[in-house]
Amino acid sequence: MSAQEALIAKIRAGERLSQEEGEVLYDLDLLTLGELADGIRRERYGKKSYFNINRHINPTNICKDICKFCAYSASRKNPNQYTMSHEEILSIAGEARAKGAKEVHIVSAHNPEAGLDWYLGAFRKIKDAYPDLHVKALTAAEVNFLAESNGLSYDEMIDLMIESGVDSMPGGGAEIFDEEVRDYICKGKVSSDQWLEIHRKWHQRGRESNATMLFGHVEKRSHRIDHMLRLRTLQDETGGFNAFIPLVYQRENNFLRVEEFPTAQEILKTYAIARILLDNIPHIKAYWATSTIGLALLAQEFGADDLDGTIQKESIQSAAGAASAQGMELEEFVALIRNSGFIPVERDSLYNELKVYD
Ligand code: V47
Repeated sequence: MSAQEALIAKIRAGERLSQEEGEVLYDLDLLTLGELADGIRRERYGKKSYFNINRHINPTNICKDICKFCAYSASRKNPNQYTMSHEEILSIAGEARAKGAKEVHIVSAHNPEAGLDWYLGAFRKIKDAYPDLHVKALTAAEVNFLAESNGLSYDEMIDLMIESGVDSMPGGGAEIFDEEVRDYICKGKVSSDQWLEIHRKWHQRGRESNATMLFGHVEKRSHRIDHMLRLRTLQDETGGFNAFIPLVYQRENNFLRVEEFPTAQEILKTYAIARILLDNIPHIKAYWATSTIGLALLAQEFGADDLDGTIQKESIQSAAGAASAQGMELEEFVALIRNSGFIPVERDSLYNELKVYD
């Protein structure tokens, strides 16, 4: 039996893979990898593909940090600064709810002028006005920024988040955990250990969150595997992650110089490898805003079981070139999933099934 055959047998037997084995997975041909990942996905979810009706709100783009990959933050490349008022945020949430949204996904920049009450007060106002709207808000990078700038511990910040009505945390700010790459692409932001510690503490309160990975820039395959395995280790401890979301790097209007961009094949392999390695994170999300909708639909056959949602509006990835600025109409989204041979299932933010479009 060759080394590759032994690895395939190990995957079919449901055994856990190491860092070295994870790296070797990239050497398997795409269709073999796809078949292995699809086998795991089908066993868990059959042909169901999950999505939610959500609205992304990005309330300020003023940021004290300078992440090289970011085109959203107000800077030399994006001189149009803005900070929304609570009334504006509330009105967007109300409009989204009227259009069927069950979740508002609120991610901001790290604005040193805005103050803690501006960040947290918006969640409270949304929750008071629309108690049934799920508030998914504050990445671990924002939590770290707010804790540091207000002299609060992570526990104190989490108390305030819960009091303010935050229901779950999005997975942003994880980027790539490898410290050297992280230093190069987003020096000064939340460290990898801090990111993991914030999610650990959030999970210990019985709360759920997601985890992202920004890939396809200057990182190596080994860094992606290391990133996934650090998440797998924390998930063994807490079980609080719902979804893993590989974000494909968008290249426009930013300061990161990249020599070689990933091919569609490399992106699909990464989804498949995530499904195989992350045996304890239930959902692998192909976030169509960064992968393109075409590749996200294909990713359903390479391990992904979730396509995020209708989004309605999005400012972070679209600033860097993604075609997600206006989101997608529900009917179109459902038709695309159905026509690709899968069963669209509308879920809530914690993956309870709300409607099966069979
Ligand atoms: O962490 C910034 C990323 C993230 C670029 O939890 C970029 O369901 C690609 O948190 N190319 C924030 N990505 C977005 C986020 C998120 C998105 C979708 C779903 C969920 C979830 C969370 O946006 C940041 C950063 O990695 N980002 N710039 C770029 N040029």
